[in-house]
Amino acid sequence: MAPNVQGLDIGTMTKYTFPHNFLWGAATASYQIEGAWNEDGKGESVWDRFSHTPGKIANADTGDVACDHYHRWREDIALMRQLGLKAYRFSVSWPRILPAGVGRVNEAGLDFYDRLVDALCAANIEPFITLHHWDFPQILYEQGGWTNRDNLHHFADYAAIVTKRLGDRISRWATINEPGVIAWDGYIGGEHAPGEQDPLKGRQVAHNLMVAHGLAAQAIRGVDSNLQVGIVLNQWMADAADDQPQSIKNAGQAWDSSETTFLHPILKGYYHPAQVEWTGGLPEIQPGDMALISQKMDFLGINFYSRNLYNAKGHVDEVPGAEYTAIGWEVCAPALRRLLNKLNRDYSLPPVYITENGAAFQDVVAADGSIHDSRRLDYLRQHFIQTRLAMQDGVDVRGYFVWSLLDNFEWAEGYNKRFGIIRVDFDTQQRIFKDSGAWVAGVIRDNAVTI
Ligand code: IFM
Repeated sequence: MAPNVQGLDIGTMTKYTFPHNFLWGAATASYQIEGAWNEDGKGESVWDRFSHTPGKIANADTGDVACDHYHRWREDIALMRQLGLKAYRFSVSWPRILPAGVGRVNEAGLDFYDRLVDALCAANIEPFITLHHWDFPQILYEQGGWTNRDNLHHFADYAAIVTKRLGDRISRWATINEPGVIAWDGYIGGEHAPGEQDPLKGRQVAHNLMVAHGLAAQAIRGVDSNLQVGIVLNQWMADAADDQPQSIKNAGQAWDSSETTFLHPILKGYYHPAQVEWTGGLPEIQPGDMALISQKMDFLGINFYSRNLYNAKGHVDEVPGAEYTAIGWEVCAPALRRLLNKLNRDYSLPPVYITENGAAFQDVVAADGSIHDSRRLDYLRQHFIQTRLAMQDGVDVRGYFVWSLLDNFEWAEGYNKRFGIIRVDFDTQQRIFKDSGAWVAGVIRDNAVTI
C-alpha cells in the first residue's frame, strides 16, 4: 500500500518521527493501582465507600489491593525504565495526605509520594502529577462533597501541601482529572462514586470543580510561580456521519451542548449558550468564579478514547463496520486528529498533552505466558500517528501518556476491563509485558512510529 504522504517515505515503509523532546509517558491513578486503602493512616475515600457497598462494582471488586502499587512501586518503576518512559503521570490520593480531607497532615502519606518521586527522578523519569483523580475524602463528602464551597478551598489547601512537599522535583501539575466524569457519572448517572442521581447537583458540581481547579492553580503558583499548571479533560469528538446539512447540524449541536462544558469556561471564560440550554440553565456562579476558572493555564491535558457520530436522525449508536473495544467504545483514531484541530481552531490553546489514550480488550495469555494484544497495539499505533499528523497540522502537542501502564481497577467495571500495556495477574500480582508494551518501548526508543 502507498505510504501516507505525511509520513517520511522510506521505501515500502513510512516513518513518523516526533520532536526530540516529545514527552512519552504512561499514566495511572491512585485508587486504580495503589491498594493499601486503609494503611499508614490513610483516610477513607468515596471510592472506598462506594466499592465496599454491595452491588456497585462488577464482581464486587474493590480497590483495596488493586495492583498493590503502594508496596510494589519500586518494581513498577523498574518496568517504567524497561519501557524507556520519559514521564510517568500518576495521581495523589487526597485522603492519604489528609485523612479528614482537611487539617492534620498524614506524614506517612506524603512520605510515600516523596519516595516515589525521588525514585522516578533517579530513574530519569519525569513525574507528572494529578492532584485529584476521583478519590475524594469520604468525610468531606458527608459535608456536602463538591457542592459545598468550603471543600473547594480545602482542595486548594491540599494542593498547597502537596506542592510544598513535591514542587522542588515536579514541574507539571494537573489539578483535576476529568471533572466531567465526576459530575456526570458521580452525581447524575450514579454509576460512579459517590453514586448520586441529581442533574441539578451534577451541573453545580461541574461548575464547582472548575472553581476548585482555579483555586488549586492559584495555590500551586502561590508556592512556586514557575510550576506549570493545567487541567485534564476527557473529550470525545462529535462527527457527522455524512455531509447532509442535518447530520452536520446534529454533530455541531452535540458538540456545543456537551463537549464545551469545561472547554468554554476554562478557555473562554463563559458557558456556551447551547450548553446552558442543554443543562436547563446556568449553575450558581459567584462573583469572581469565571475569572478564577479562566485564569491562564500552562497546558491542557486531553484524554481521548473515542467519538460520537451523528446522522440526520441523531446519534448513531452502532457504527456499521466499526471496531469496538471491550468497553464498547468505537475505535476511530482519525477523530483524534479532527478533535485536536477543532480545539486548535475554536480556542486559544496552551500546549497540549494527550494525558490518556488506550483501549480495553480481552487479553489472552498464551501457553508460554505471552500476551499478543495486537488490537491494543494497533489502536495505539493509529492514535500515535494521528497525533503526529495533528502536530503537522499545527497543533502544539508536547507529549503522550498511554492509558495505562498496568491493568488496573476500572471503576464500576472492576478488574474485568484491562487497559494496561503490562498485564497484572491479580491473584499473584505478577506483571507481564504485553506485546503492546514491548512495541511502545520501541516507539519511545526510536522516537518514531514506523509502519
Ligand atoms: O480508567 C479511566 C481513567 O481513570 C480515566 N479516564 C478513562 C480511563 C478508562 O476508562
